[in-house]
Amino acid sequence: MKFVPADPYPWPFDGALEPANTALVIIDMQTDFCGKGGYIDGLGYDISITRAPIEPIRRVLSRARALGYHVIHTREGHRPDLSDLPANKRWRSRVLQHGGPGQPGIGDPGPCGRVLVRGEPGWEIIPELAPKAGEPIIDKPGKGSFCATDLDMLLRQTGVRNLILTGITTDVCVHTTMREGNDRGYECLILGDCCAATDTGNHAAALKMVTMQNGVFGAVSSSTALLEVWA
Ligand code: C5J
Repeated sequence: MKFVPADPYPWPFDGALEPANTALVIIDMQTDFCGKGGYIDGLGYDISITRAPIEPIRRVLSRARALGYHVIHTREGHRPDLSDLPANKRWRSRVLQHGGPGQPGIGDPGPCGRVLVRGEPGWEIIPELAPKAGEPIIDKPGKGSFCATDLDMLLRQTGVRNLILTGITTDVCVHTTMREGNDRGYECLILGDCCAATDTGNHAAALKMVTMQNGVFGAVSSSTALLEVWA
């Protein structure tokens, strides 16, 4: 049996931590969320915060690959014809959150191409965490990685039941994915230093939420704790 020290319980619950049944999931490490000129940068948030997890994720990714764990990447984005972009999502991205006129919303042209549109430079996963050939990439139109994707099918077909969650942003796409995964019976671990939010208070709150009710969505740990177990 193998456990990762985590809050509020050593993870996974039954100690069945194996490369065959566990996936490292790297969520939305795209230029639009952590690169200069991307969507989040355009919204006026400090991208040094959303870039902070790059190095810890890189270390975990490298070890996961060496040990033969499943590695799955996700990208948030929409079809070029925007047929999968809900009108309210587009409206909110253009109107409410932008400090002033001239900021591109989802689907509009910006410094990194059309914002959150598949195939555009801003939508690409950053080079530091580029997927390797054969590693599945889940393209999702929403925040959760299970909604309108084949992630659940892929995990079940490959025998994965433990998810190690990393990426951005903690309070939005990572949390939604953790909740969706937990409800489907996956045993979820979130690595705090391998995630970030656009607001540090929201990051801390999102991690705390996981630990309520004896681990209502799973458990919280860190890259160093995991890497010690994987040493
Ligand atoms: C957001 C994400 N925040 N990847 N997307 O819109 O968290």
